[in-house]
Amino acid sequence: MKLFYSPNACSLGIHIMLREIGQPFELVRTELHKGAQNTPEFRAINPKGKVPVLQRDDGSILTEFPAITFYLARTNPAANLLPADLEGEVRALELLDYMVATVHMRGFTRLLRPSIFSTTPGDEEKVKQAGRAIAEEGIANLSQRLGAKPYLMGDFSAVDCALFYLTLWANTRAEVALPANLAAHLARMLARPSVAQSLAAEGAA
Ligand SMILES: N[C@@H](CCC(=O)N[C@@H](CS)C(=O)NCC(=O)O)C(=O)O
Repeated sequence: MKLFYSPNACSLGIHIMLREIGQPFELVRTELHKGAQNTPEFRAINPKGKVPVLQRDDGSILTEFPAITFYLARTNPAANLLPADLEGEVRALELLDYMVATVHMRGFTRLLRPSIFSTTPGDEEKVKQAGRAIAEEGIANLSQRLGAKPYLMGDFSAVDCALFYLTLWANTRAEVALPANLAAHLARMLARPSVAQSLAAEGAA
């Protein structure tokens, strides 16, 4: 399998899952800040111009964080990336969608890349404020969901990989304060070999 990623992007979550699975995979660096997602070569792979992209061994392409997660979890059951019972699985998918589609895409993306959403020159500060409100509300909701547990579903699972990239952005890029339990989750994730290896391989901090 091949993962198209950009350092520090949400693709980091999928990268960590691949290392947790422990099967060989290839990394393809796609630097978003250099516009690599807009080249004809990349658009031929993913016309949506986004990472993560997973190219499977038969050459087929899979996109969208929750779909890639579901595929990896189902094809590698021994890695326990998603709960095995229906209720656990559906709760994990609920969390994944919230983290990626709301907290990340509506919140952090506005906060970190306001130019994508600004329609009038000079309104970037307003866009950032709107993003900050959504990101902060998301962080508060996720803190409540985590509670006193070490990981979102109790044991480590794929949803922690999504929470990890959000808390990393909050801490290192967005100046969004983390409640104590999310700061502890971030530290717990950073201590996992799969996370340390992924950060080192991406050259990401
Ligand atoms: N809905 C997508 C979101 C992916 C996404 O927004 N990726 C960002 C990086 S974190 C991206 O590739 N952005 C490219 C761009 O905005 O030009 C998913 O679930 O995978």
